[in-house]
Amino acid sequence: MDKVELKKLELLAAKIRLDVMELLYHRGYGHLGGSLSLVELMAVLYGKCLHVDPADPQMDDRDMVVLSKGHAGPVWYSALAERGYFPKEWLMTLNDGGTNLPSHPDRTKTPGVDMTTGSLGQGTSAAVGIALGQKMKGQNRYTYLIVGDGELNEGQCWEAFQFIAGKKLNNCIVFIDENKRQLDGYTKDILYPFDYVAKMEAFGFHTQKVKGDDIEAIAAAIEKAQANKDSANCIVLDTIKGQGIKYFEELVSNHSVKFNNEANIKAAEEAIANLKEFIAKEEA
Ligand SMILES: Cc1ncc(C[n+]2csc(CCOP(=O)(O)OP(=O)(O)O)c2C)c(N)n1
Repeated sequence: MDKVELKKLELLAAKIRLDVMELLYHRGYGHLGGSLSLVELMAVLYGKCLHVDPADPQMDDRDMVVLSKGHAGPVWYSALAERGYFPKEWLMTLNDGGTNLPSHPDRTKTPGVDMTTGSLGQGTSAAVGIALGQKMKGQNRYTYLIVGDGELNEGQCWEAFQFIAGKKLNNCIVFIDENKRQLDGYTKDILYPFDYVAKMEAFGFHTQKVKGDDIEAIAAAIEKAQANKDSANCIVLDTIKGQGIKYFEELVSNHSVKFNNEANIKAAEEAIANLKEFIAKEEA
């Protein structure tokens, strides 16, 4: 990736991270940790990879995204707003009555949201059907399926993976957000996960593991996955829950954060100010 493109995607990631922080701070609470761990992936998808048209969200011949860990809706909405699917003002309506941006994604409400998710595991099967449909229609398009590592406790994920791998559904690229934490603790303490790369390889996936905050590495892994036509493809993202904001990375309980105490409020305000400063400098 050339330097200009990298700068562009870094700037987009900063804007997405700022949007996430601003909308959750405005709401007063929300799924912060698992949203922030996906910022760089969203920047690469919406800034580089996706064949989509925000002016025509239902365009037939489009790539699709399934955010199976639907509680990370805030990062998807931020990416969609930055890509121009809807006005950024909508972000401040997250979870309001009558909003187009419910806390978990709803394909009937939000332009750009291709699958309703939130009940963990279920997005994986939906993605199978979508990717299969693209193939049956003869479309040369991708379905990008994003799952959480805690979500992988759901057996449904492994049924879907077996189908994707067994049918060599190479247009369904699976991302595992390995941020090592789930709702109430570390994945290793709740249900020991073993090695995702070894597991996915054993299922028949061509599997790569990259740092989940490394924009160049994510983009290169996607290109490699797209070039591999011989098997299904998985990219394990080695991420940090709360990624990119040290205070929230280190906060013990950062799954759903409330901005109702001095420390969290101060950290959010500082992060927002720092991101605004970075963006202003980059755009100067
Ligand atoms: C079927 C189902 N069971 C439980 C929940 C409640 N829940 C929401 S998020 C979450 C933890 C998910 O962990 P992970 O996939 O690792 O998400 P991340 O840490 O990346 O936010 C749980 C148990 C749910 N949404 N769906």
